[in-house]
Amino acid sequence: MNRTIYPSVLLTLTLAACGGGGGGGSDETVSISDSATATPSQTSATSTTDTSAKENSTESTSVASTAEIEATVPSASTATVQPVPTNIANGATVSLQCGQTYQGTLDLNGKSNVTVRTTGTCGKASITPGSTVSGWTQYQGNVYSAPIGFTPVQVSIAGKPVNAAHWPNGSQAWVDGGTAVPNGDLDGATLVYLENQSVAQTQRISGSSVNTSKPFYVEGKLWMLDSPGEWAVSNGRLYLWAPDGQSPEGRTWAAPNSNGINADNSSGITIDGVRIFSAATGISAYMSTNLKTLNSEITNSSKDGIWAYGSNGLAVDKTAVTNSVSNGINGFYGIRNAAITNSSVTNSGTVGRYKPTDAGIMFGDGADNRIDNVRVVNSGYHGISVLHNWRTSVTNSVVDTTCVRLNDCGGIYTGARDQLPLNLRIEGNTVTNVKGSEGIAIYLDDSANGVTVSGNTVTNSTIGMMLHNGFDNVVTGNTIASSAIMHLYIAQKPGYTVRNNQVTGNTFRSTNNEQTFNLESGSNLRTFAAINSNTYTSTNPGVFGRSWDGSSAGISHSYSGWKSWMGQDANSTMNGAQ
Ligand SMILES: [Ca+2]
Repeated sequence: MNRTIYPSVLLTLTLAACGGGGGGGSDETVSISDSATATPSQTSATSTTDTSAKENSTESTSVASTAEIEATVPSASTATVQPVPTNIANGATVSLQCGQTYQGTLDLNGKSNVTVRTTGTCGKASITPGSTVSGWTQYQGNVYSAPIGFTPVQVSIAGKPVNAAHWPNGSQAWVDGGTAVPNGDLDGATLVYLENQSVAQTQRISGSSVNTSKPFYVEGKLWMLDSPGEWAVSNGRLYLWAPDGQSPEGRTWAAPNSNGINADNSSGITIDGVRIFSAATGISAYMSTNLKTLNSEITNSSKDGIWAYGSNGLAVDKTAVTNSVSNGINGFYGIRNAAITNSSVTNSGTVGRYKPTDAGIMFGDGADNRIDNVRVVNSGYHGISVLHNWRTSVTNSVVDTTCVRLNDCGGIYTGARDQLPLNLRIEGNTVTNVKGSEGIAIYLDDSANGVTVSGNTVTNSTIGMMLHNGFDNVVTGNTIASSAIMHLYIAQKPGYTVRNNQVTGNTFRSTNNEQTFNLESGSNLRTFAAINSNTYTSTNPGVFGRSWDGSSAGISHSYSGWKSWMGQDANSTMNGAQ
């Protein structure tokens, strides 16, 4: 479990050029509901308990499709587009007209006490740095081209992002390191490579070859445009092969590397009832204070939905963040006093092909944050990460389908490498479908301590819960059921002492002969946790637990064998009997 945390790169905050938009006509929205339900291909779960051997696993994995969603963006054929307001004064209210699309980056950088809201009742006003693209002519076959005045980082058709042209094609995500690329026109293209099973990275190519030992693909050159759903730019023209092979006219947005709203270093900004789409980052709130996003939608961000590095007092309520290439809400690093409530974060890190991603909600390092009644669905890596978050709570939320792309990840994830007490609460959540060979529904990694995990329902995941080098944690009142391998995995590395954990009053249901506990490795396994007063049911109590002291062979325990070996669980029951 040695994943590398990579620092997110600071966003380049370039202002969008305000080009001409589409013509008049009634404003419409396009419903995106025709994409397939996510069917990620995952490495099959194995029964080994030595997961370190899989750290370097790089088996070919197919690209998962984006889950079915209901996101809306204005119709490219009928959107009424005007420039975003400029020169916003401190204390101003920016009233956007309902149903209108405002083009450019709304600049609130360093501003204070500005409210941005939609007026009228005809639907949310939209903000995008993107442009409609028109004037398409057939180039060859199903590939069309049109003039474009900027270099896009994202292109969408009917509201759905399509991929930059890439090699290789199809469902093959990666080729092996060292594989020759069949064309030397690579200068300025992007190399995407799998640094390890947990981390995808990108790098701009200079020169005419790719030199990596890692699994990789390349994207961004016209010669790579040879299959449906790909785009490329060459000599001032955008080339596009629509997924349906038809002309892109009237249904295409393209966006430059610009944000929807720049609110870095701002104070007291409120964004209420606004839709932001096709931006690099929807709302950039770097080092902001008391920024509120209410009743809003942030869709098709080519990086993050909200970037809140170093922010204090971020509030996100009744807001939907959908289709972020990297992360939905990104508080890495140093987010404090945030409240994410009554909101959803969908398809983070699962848009198009593999890209760097951390989590639907990424709070890496921070304090006094609150996540309550949130739905996080279909994440490429973690669902919710509250790594190194002190006095933080994750409550009453649903995390469904994570670890879709990368591995060694969690539905809800935390850790404390500095071993300081987290005072973190994970309570009343439902976590399900955390798959992959090392998908862990509730994952207390790297010396997590001072965590209360209570009243959660965990189902249909590879591993229900894991404590890695953890101590002083309370696991109580949870239901963990139908895990692929085991329900609770407590792991200790040399040099650490797992201790003083409490596992009481939980319900563990094994429905396919899976183990309940796995403890490894050391001579102190019996003092990893106080385990008692749990309700166990199992289709095979003969494989209840497993222990490994790190030197002799691992031992599989039946329920009765476990109780006598462990000297615990005196008040627990198995299939109704003690
Ligand atoms: Ca291709």
